[in-house]
Amino acid sequence: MLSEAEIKSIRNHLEKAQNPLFFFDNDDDGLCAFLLFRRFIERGKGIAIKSFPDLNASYARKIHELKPDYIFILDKPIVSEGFLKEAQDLGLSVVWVDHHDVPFPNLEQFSDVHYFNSMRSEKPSSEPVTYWAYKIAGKKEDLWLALAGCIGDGYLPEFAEEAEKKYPELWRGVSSAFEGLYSTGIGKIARILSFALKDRTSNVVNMMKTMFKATPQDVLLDSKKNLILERFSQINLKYEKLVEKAKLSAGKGKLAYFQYGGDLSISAEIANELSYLFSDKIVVVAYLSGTKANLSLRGKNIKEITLKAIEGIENARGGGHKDATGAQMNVEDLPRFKENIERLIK
Ligand SMILES: [Mn+2]
Repeated sequence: MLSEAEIKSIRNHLEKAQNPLFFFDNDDDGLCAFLLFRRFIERGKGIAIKSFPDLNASYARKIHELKPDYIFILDKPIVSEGFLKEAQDLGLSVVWVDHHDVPFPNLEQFSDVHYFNSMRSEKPSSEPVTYWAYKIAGKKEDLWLALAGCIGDGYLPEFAEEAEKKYPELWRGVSSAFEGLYSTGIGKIARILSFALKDRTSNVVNMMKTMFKATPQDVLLDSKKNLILERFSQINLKYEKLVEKAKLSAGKGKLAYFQYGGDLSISAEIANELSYLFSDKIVVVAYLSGTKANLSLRGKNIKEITLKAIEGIENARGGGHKDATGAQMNVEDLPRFKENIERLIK
């Protein structure tokens, strides 16, 4: 876990930054961490990172374009050296907050990059970055947003209990993050935000602007003016069809494997719901796009299984958390990968 000193240090950086640029992982945890910081200092811009697994050098373009005085990187395990060099050449401080179980990055040549990782602190723990952002910003009125980001990342924080009293119509006592995600109002907010990130860039920018000030009621209000919810309903129709198909293909064995194509890259969300429905199974969801496959995997010790299963497969990459990972490979290697998984979990 991050120490009090680390929390204070990040808060100091935020307070010093006059025009910060936040790069965040393209999911609930990344987005909500950014929003909590943005709502705390009321300045700065945010950009969702879509490159995997690293924040690659192409994003340095954004630094030139937006001319920030500070850079924050949230929920990203790897940042390319090229990106950090650009920031350093422009004299910018970089604050990098992560919670992935990765080796300490080599930052020797970068004197102004400040790295914080709850998995690499004195008492290692893997709370989402949103969790820490809530502790750092300390705004009690943003509890709902912090909770949405945490359960979207599969983590049920201790402050969920407070939400029961504060938002009785949006939250209740649940026994897991996923139960909260699929059966409460705050869970719906988490699902709405994660779908909103799938939208085209101009809509994502508008969504973020709305979220700088929004209340939970604003997000959930059923009205034609609520573009975030409108868009959610459209994507959700396609999503629910995919989940129905995925459920049918889950079968009796230990592995629930589902692959699909099309225009909706939503494998992480499908994998989450399958792992909620089939909690004793290993879940693999592959999204096929051209010759590439993007995979989301869930299950006990899935990190170990993922890393073993990609061994020897050329150009395959994978990583993430103990029980939730992502991977990328060529479509033609999927059958072999699936075989490897089956062998490993037998
Ligand atoms: Mn993330």
